[in-house]
Amino acid sequence: DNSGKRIVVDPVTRIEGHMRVEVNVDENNIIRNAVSTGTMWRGIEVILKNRDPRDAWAFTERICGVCTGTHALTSVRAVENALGITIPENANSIRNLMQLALQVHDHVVHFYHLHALDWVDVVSALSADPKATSALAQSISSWPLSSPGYFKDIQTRLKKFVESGQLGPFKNGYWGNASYKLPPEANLMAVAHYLEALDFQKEIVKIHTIFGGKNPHPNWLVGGVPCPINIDGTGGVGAINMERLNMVTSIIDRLIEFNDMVYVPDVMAIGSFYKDWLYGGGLSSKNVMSYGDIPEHANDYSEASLKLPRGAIINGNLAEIHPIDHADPEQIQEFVTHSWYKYPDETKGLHPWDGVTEPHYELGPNAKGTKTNIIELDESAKYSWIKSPRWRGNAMEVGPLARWIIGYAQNKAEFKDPVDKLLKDLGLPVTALFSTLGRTAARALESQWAGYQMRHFQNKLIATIKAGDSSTAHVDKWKPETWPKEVKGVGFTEAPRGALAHWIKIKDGKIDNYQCVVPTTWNGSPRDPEGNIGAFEASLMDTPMSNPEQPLEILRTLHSFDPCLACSTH
Ligand code: NFC
Repeated sequence: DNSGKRIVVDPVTRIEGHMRVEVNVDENNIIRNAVSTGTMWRGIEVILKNRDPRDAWAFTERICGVCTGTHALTSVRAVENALGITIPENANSIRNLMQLALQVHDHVVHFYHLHALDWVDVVSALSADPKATSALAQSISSWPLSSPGYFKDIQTRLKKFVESGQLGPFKNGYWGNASYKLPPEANLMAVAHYLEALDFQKEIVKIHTIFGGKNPHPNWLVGGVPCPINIDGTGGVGAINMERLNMVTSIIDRLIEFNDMVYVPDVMAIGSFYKDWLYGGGLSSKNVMSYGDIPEHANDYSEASLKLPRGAIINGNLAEIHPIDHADPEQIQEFVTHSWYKYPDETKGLHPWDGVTEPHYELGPNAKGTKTNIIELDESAKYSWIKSPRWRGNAMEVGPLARWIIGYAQNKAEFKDPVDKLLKDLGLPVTALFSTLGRTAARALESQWAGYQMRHFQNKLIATIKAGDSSTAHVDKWKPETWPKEVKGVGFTEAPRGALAHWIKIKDGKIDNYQCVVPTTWNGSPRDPEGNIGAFEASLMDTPMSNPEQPLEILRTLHSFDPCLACSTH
């Protein structure tokens, strides 16, 4: 229903990339129509044509600097799948360590720096009593930074910011909005952890610099990983030695501690004040999908080997988990009816192996403004640089909540037990999971899970090396002369924001077609020819806004997906 007042948020901030959302609210300020759009295009799929498939990872990795490395991993898997290239066990462990480090880094940064201020009123922290803050902090965790003096110092720092009129990262919040529910002490504790997380996140990415040379955009390799292992000290510069492995172990220990003692308790504490605000699920989280990732065994991408769950759930029916086949043209298709691209026949979708990326920018007849200064979009026409992927015709939500719902539905204890505990502690039914808060909680549990998985793969890596196997790459099929004339492949991962896959066609040793279907493409998709809205749009429906001039509720729900628009449009 787009008859009510139209509210435009552009740009949406504290996300990656360029996003705009428009909603219509009724006379009670309840959202009755939502239109979300990606406002920038990159063209990486076009740039990849005719290039060497072994270089594709370096191009696709530049789709995004936030989920850095995950496109590279997906790309090398696609090329390996096409050419039948295998990797050694150590490479599998190192790839998992890189991917899991990314997950923890992204989740911690997302919660504290991109999402927390939708729940935490920074200015209210100024009126907190540091002693009461200390008591609160000590009641939820044994994290050592919790004395009254510590919180007093944080408050003084914050006061200086405010008095100088330079709120820095805390500028432009909707401070004082009626939707904020935390007492001043909880706000002060959260601000302290915001600053601590800002310091700590740079430690996590050192794992990428050790195994991949740098961050963002660490190095990857078709056939393995590009870091030689040299434990006896005779290796070349940059090789992985015992000192570096010890550093990785120490970072893993610290991130496990941070998840257990800060991140998860904070989400629980903040969540307890917001447990009545169960908006943001709706239609969106009823259709969820996960490809699975983190293979226990090298070269085994079967469901049995993958530690993150695989499957699709339709219409909230947890009793039926549908299998996923990336090669089946009936399952995954991308539509462009409402996207700024051209297809030969726009009523039909295309499977990514046959995908086409041809930009075509035009506004609908009912849009207001001009092509370069849009006042209002026309959602009956093309309105986004994001394509509309569909699974068997359904718009799907992907991401931590999707993964945890599927793990929960599969009755896997490592997913089910923490969710049941969280729900019990908050006194909420399982249906509460299908919400904005559910997304935020699933991400915290996943960060915690990922830390322990990192410890597992780090121990496995060290044990394999100690047993005398230090191989990190297979190069037997490296030369294009050995490749078939025409071949195709698909690689998939679970990126921090959800299910990601790349489809490649190789002809005469060159890339003939390359298509990426990305987590935020799923979540942020515009309408399809059947009129099905995407997950972002669906999640906003029926949410009441306390003050439409301050779109805090819109930000809350959109942020809970951790949108990455550069990824979505690529
Ligand atoms: Ni960028 Fe990525 C996207 C992730 O949605 N996760 O696949 C990639 O970004 O954050």
